[in-house]
This record gives sequence, structure tokens and C-alpha cells, in this order.
Amino acid sequence: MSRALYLVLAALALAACTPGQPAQQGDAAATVQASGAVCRPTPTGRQMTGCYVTVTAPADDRLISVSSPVAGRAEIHESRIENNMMIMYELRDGLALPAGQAVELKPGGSHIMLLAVTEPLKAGDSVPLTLTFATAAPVEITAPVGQPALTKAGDAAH
Ligand SMILES: [Cu+2]
Repeated sequence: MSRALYLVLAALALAACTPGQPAQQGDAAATVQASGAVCRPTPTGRQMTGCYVTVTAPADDRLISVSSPVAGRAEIHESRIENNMMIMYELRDGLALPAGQAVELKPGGSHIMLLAVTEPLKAGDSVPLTLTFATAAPVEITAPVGQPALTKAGDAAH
């Protein structure tokens, strides 16, 4: 009897000592952050181009697809040098995004490939992109058209 009462009091005391839990990580924290997006101009006569962006997921996730109203199709690609040639291939399972880690899609590495681009993209245009993830909510960004301010390696790829 007295022991039970003691436990109840202890529970009350604990409750009193924790006024308000620290705020849960809200929606903002659960959103994938995307920054520095840019799409290259479409080469003359070509209907494809590469887009680059840095994404940081709050928890382990994957970028699984991309879409844009300016392109009939968008794929997630990876560039790789084989036999001194830059080749690229589609990441069919998407791109891994480790929790809290800024993953750069950049020339010579992974990138978003816009295919069947309906109108030529030139510097100054902007490209809406919707990034879809395995877990996190989709993110809509607008990428200006221009040259990525990054390494020269891989410039020839796109
Ligand atoms: Cu590509």
C-alpha cells in the first residue's frame, strides 16, 4: 500500500520535472533540403541536358525520380570514366541520400538528365523540377539555366 503510493508520487514528481518535451522535429526538419540547382542550356539541336543540385535528407532516403514540365522524361544518371571515355548510365534504383549528408549532383558525377526537352533551354530560363524521394515528401525547386560553377571535369559529358 505505502509502496504503491510512493510509486505514484514518484511518477507525479517526474511528470512535474519535465515541463514540456523539447519540440519534436517538425515538418521543416523532415524536409529534404535542395540547394544550388542549375540546368545546363540544351546543346544546339539536342533535346537533352543535365541538371545539378545538392540535396540533404534528414534521414536515410533515396532520390528515386525527377520530373519537369519542360522535359518529356527525366532520369537520374551517373557519369563514370571508362577507357578514358565519359559514359553515363541511369541509376534505376535512384540515388542514396545518407541522413544529414549533403549529396552533390555535379558534373562528372550524378546528375539529373532531362530528355525530350520540348523547347531549347538557354541561359536565363528557369526549369521547375520535382524531386521525389523514397520516404520524404517531394520537393519542388526551380533551377536557373546556366553553367554549373564547379570543376571542369566532366564538362564534355553534357
Ligand atoms: Cu546523363
